[in-house]
Amino acid sequence: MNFDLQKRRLYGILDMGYVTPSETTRVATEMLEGGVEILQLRAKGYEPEQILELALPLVAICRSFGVPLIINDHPEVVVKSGADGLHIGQDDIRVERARELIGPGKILGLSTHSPLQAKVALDEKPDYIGFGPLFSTPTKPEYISIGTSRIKEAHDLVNLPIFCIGGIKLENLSEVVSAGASRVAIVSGILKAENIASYCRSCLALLP
Ligand code: TZP
Ligand code: MG
Repeated sequence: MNFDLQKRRLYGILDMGYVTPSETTRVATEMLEGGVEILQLRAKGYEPEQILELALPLVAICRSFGVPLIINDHPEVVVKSGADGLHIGQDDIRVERARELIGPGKILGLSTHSPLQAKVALDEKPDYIGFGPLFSTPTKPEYISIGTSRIKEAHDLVNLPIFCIGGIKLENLSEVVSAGASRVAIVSGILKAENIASYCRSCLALLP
């Protein structure tokens, strides 16, 4: 399937630190019903076989919504599950190697943690980058937050879809947008919401 990332503004990350395996399909469905435009399965500490098991039903659900499913960290799970893409970080395999492993026609995303890393990432030609953490976040506690002041700089340097990430919630989303963001990725804000679908809808309403 061919997905136009340019049109996608809200990236929801289904992080298994917040959800039990038995909840994943329900939570994913609520995120998609709320309008999440990209979905990532992030399962730190899970074995690849377990991630594959979680991914398989999500592939079908995402397909029914026309939303790409991205797998964090595991190219082999992308291939075996038929997911739409892979997300890697600065300490993972490089973009070029990742593309070889997942094959053509897949989406490849790369995390960046500064405007300089974002600029360097351009040479590697990912399909999109993550930029953050903007704010301190329990989801990624070991990273120093960038703040919102460098969002514009990153956008000026990088002509790729940029998903700002890290501590973004409904309450600070307007501030993030005012600082120059047009796309965001959210984990705990969505997953801890009382009503996941309506939380996603409220986020979308604040995105340009
Ligand atoms: N990469 C940079 S910050 C982050 C990742 C995966 C975690 C974002 O999680 P949250 O809960 O939306 O702050
Ligand atoms: Mg990684």
